[in-house]
Amino acid sequence: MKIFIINGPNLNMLGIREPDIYGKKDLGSIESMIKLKAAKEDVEVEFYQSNHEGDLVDFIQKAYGRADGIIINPAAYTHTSLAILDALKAVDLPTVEVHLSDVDAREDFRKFSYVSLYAEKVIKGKGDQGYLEAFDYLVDKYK
Ligand code: CA2
Repeated sequence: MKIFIINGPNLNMLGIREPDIYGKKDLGSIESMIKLKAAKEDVEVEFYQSNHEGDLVDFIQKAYGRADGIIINPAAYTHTSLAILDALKAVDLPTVEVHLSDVDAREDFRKFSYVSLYAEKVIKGKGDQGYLEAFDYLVDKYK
């Protein structure tokens, strides 16, 4: 089994600022934590982060025929990107949307998600553990 784990804009800044909202771990530490779990469960993982919408679309398209599931935190593009929604629909793989913070408890503009219109599961407000929960969900579904 292979899972693509995709992170959107500014998540490369994790651990540097706003730890009260997004936690203290940087993205590299989150990736290491997932890699450890993936190795134990014999699952392949491929990570990607970009600050650019088109690059995220290109990477989602690469999942077609190569991945069995997608975990995505589209960051701010969650709330704006029809292009990311369309790319996810196009590759048509089991997809879990993850948000570190509880977007429903923040500003109104964070309450709407294009990606939630497709994702089969949405995990919000569980910090980095949300990625592990998403991983477990996809692995259980695949087995
Ligand atoms: O809670 C999440 O995971 C978000 O996807 C994070 C996005 C935000 O736009 C979404 O509404 C919710 C923002 C990521 C920005 O990451 C930063 C990391 C460190 C310092 C500042 C921003």
